[in-house]
Order: sequence, then structure tokens, then C-alpha cells
Amino acid sequence: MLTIYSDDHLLHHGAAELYRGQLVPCFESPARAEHVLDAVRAAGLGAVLPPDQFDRGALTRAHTDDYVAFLETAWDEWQALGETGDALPYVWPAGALRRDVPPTHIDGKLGFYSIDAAVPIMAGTWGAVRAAADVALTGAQRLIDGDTAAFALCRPPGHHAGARAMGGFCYLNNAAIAAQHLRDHGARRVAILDVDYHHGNGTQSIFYDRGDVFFASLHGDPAVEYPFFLGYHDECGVGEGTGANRNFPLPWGTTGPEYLAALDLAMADIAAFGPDMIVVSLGVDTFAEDPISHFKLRDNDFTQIGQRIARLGRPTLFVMEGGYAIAQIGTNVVAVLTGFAG
Ligand code: Q9C
Ligand code: ZN
Repeated sequence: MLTIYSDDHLLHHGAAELYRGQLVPCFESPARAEHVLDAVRAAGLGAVLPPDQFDRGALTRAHTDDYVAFLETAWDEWQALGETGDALPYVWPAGALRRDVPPTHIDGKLGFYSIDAAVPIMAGTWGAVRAAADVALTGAQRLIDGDTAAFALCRPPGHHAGARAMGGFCYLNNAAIAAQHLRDHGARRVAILDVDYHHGNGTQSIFYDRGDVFFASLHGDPAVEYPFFLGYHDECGVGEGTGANRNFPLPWGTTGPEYLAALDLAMADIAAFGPDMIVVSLGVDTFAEDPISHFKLRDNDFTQIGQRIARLGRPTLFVMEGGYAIAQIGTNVVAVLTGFAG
């Protein structure tokens, strides 16, 4: 299987995120992608290629123009205040206390365009974010050109990014951008399977009213887990998207067999939808030793996830999402990919 990778991800290295009353070191670090790349090479998975560059228009198929413009200029606007540390939001529109008028000051923009304070912006963030989208788009283009599978080793991740919101370490929604690219270049129906530990709230929301892109997610129950405000079982889509969204919230402590049973249900839904192509939001923060998660999956479970996805028999793009047990992130990702490749 081909891997797409860009070392531009190294440009993004946040110092700290707000967590339980403290600024703590970012769990989402450059070492994550480097460990995955090392494991891909050690396993002999296949060639590793740099991404092609795609037009900005591919980004605004999944995101609003004003949001992309915000990401492009946020660091310069922050720096113009005389700040030297990472840009972080500190105030958010919520509930009734809001008008959807985009602020002009960078402090207002950071809150307006985010869902939390786990999204530091520094000088290299836009370059890394843009490269990650190119990585996903290049993988998608390979499927269009006839490959049966590809691995987009994206960093930073993307599935918490909405049409006009960053959050949860995510800025551009790489999987959503790739899925839309598949739709725009030949695939009539696309299914996104999100196996990251956290609900793919950004991806769900981007496609919630769409009948041509199916979204299925297995994740920690939002009643007790980030991102908290989406991911319940009764979120099934709206309008033309009714029936094209399926959530499988699972309790803390979920083990491999329990997880795989839910995955079988998601697979049946995807098969019934009849997609031409599949995008997998591949997080391995379901791992038993992940420092911020509460599932109990082991390496053999990851192999079985890959095997089950292969049974769909469709061209499949794997897009890297979360996973914070740095020492094992590479072997866990490669277990999924080799399980798929057989
Ligand atoms: N500091 C992804 O896996 N913070 N994002 C949770 C730990 C946000 C996870 C608390 C977690 C976001 C792509
Ligand atoms: Zn996650």
C-alpha cells in the first residue's frame, strides 16, 4: 500500500493546550507522525511518496472561504499584537449569547472559529495544515486513478474540524476534503468510517444533510467523553442526509470483542449504503495504553479492524487521525493497514 507523507508537518509543534485548569504540553506532537512513518518503513508496507499540491478550491469544498482565510492569516494577525507564544482562543460564542457576526480582532476570530483551546497556532501551522490536506487529496487522487488503497499520513489530524471551526488538534478536515474530492472526481457515493476514539464531530457536521456521503463513527460515549456535544446514537442525518449518519457511542473500558461487534454493525450499514469508495478516519487512540482515552484495544484488534474494512471490497483511503501512545502508535497503525492488505 502506498503511503503519502510530507515533512511539512514538523512546522506545527504546539507548546501547550488548556486541559482541566492547566496549560499542559500538547499530546498532539511531531513525534507521532515520525513514529508512524518509521513503522510503515520497517514493515515494508510500500512506497512513501510526497504529496502533490492542490488548489485552495479543494479546501473550500469542505470549509467556508472565511474560515480558510482565517487560518491563512491568523498567525500574522496574532504576531502583529506583539505576541511571541502560540495563538490560542480564550472566549467562545455559546448558547443564546451569540450573534454570528465574524469579529475583526484576532482574539475574537480565534474563539469564533474554534470549539476549544486545543488548537495552538504558530508560524508554521498553516504550512503544516495545508500540507496535510494535500496529503489526503493526493491519496484520494490515487484512488481515482485506480489504486485500490492508500494511506494518507496526515498531521495535524482533521476529524474535529467543521466547515468553519477548528478544535481537538484539528484545523482542516483532511478526511472530509478527501471524501469531497472523491465525489467531485468520479465516486457517486462515498462512505466515511471513523474509528478514532473520539467522535468525528467535524466530519459528521460537514456531511449531515448529504445523502451522497455516509458517515459512521465508533467512539467514546459523548456523555462522558470529548467532544461531548455530538456523537449520540440518535443522530441520523437531516433532509437528504436522513439515514446517512450512524453513531456507535461505546462506554469507557470497551474491549476488542465489544468494539469489533459494533464495527460489524457499522460495516453492515456501510455495505447497505453501497459506496463506490471508502475513507477511513484512522485514529488508534482506542489503544489500551493511550494516555487520554479509555478503550482497551490491543494490536490484534487493530489487525482485525483492517481485515473487516477489506471485506467491503472497495477502494479505500486511510487518513491518519489521533493516537497518543507515542511508542506504539506506529505498530498500531501498521496493524490496521497490514490487516487490510492481507
Ligand atoms: N488533553 C484527536 O484524537 N482534548 N483529537 C482532550 C486531553 C482534546 C483528540 C483532553 C482531544 C482531541 C484527533
Ligand atoms: Zn481521537
